[in-house]
Amino acid sequence: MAKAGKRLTQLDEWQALVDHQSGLQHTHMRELFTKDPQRFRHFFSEAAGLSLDYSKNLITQESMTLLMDLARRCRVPERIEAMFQGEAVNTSEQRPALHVALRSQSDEAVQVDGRDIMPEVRDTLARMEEFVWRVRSTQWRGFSNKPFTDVVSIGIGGSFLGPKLVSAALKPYWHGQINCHYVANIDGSHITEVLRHINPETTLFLIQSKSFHTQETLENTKVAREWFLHNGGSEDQIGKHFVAVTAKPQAAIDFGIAEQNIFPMWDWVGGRYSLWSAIGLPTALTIGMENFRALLAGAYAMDRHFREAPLEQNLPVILALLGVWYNNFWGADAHAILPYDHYLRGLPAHLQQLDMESNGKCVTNAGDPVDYQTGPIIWGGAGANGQHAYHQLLHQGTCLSPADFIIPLRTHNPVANHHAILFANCLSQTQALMQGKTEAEARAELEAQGRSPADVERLARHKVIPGNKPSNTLLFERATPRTVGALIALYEHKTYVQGVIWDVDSFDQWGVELGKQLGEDILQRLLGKTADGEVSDSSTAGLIELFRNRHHNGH
Ligand code: G6Q
Repeated sequence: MAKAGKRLTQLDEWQALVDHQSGLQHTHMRELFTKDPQRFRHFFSEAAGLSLDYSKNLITQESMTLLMDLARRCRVPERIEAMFQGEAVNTSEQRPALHVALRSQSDEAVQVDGRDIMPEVRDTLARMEEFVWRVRSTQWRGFSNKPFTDVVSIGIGGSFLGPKLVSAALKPYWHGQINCHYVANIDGSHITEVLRHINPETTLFLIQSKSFHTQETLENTKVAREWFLHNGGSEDQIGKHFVAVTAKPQAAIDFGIAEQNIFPMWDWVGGRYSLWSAIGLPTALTIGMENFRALLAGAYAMDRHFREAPLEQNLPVILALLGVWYNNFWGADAHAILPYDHYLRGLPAHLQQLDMESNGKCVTNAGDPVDYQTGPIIWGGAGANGQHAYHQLLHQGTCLSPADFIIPLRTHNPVANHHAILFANCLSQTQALMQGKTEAEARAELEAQGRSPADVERLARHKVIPGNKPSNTLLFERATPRTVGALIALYEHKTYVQGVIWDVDSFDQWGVELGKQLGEDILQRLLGKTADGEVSDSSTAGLIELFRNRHHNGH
């Protein structure tokens, strides 16, 4: 946003970071740890049940000071407040992004277009509560009067990844009688595999679509409805088995969903920020409303911290600035999310959407091309599995991908020494990434193993690990509704702060919209229907032809 007319890369604060990076680039983190025995304490912060050790980063106190200067120059504190105040932080669509209102526990009014939205938010939560209670207490039953055993959520993108993550993350809190399934993809195998294992008499479908216009979701819903009607259900029983969450209730009614079965969504909630709304219903049905409210409370604790804590102790701000530091000053274009927690294995997929859809932008809020890198590629997976696979690239590869290691102090499932072993793996990875192994150490190790001088000579350089690879370690007591809520909110706010620094609109997604538009024309051609004009490129035309030939041949 307004930086007195100067481009971001021209700011004194940016240039100071360029200079600082060139002074630091030959310093090894080993030295930094040796110089400052209190380094862990100096780069450690806690909030909302989460602890962040960011000492294993390529930073000094000065780096953090300069990064904070940049944040202030980019008016991060003011922009944080603007988001909470309901200003149109989604600039291209000219609307607010008020996911924070969905989890607010305060009496403060939140105005959108001169109207307080909090009564609607509370009413919707109360409706969710009643619905969840009726299903879980078996008052709301299927057409043959049997209680529900399965909930199938049909939705994609933001109407899928967040709830799916939370459902899996909170598996220890699942109500024993209700199983939760997600259908997202338009690949028919997805819905086929889900329907194969469930009974229409005891299945509740939740149709999750903010726009109620998404092809994948609507087509999968049609299949679910047909399956229901062909397996014992009837039209007048659809009302017992199909519920929708949408910001376009009329479209859902036109589609055949009973009006009283529709939960609202709002324009001021982005899809990837919507798990806190009624889009969270599949989660609430499986973990219960009390736990769902605890999830909101955890997120709210992080919201308060984000809004109130000084930048220097502000977890989302620290993570955001470290990301900017590597992305823009060290040439990193990837960032790894490595949860050492089986229940959080879906976190990389959710954060991939959250971060890449929010900050994968190449023009500023004013529409000018950026001359610096914006959002990195987010990738990752569960530890310790990744150590036996892609961590190789982290240790010895040529591209720089800082990593967040995320681990609970205690497990839900104490099995033998598993948790201590898991924890040891996590810590030893961050330590190895930081320290590396010098050639002298590699040689000494080989010699100690009794290898011949020729072997030592041949192998030593292959065994060198450069080290100096940055990582954060995020810890929490256990994956509870509160900590999971705080963790997801932490990353939402990190993403926003980076968007503020890069001056991009973190809440639009025109690239995703493009995919929705283009598919329609090609579909018409695949189905042999008339479409306007010629396909403009020979690759797409050739591939359409291949598909058509196959289908004409009856395959
Ligand atoms: C999220 C995106 C996108 C969206 C899906 C589903 O921020 O906009 O992933 O959530 O395309 O959209 P509907 O909820 O409208 O079906």
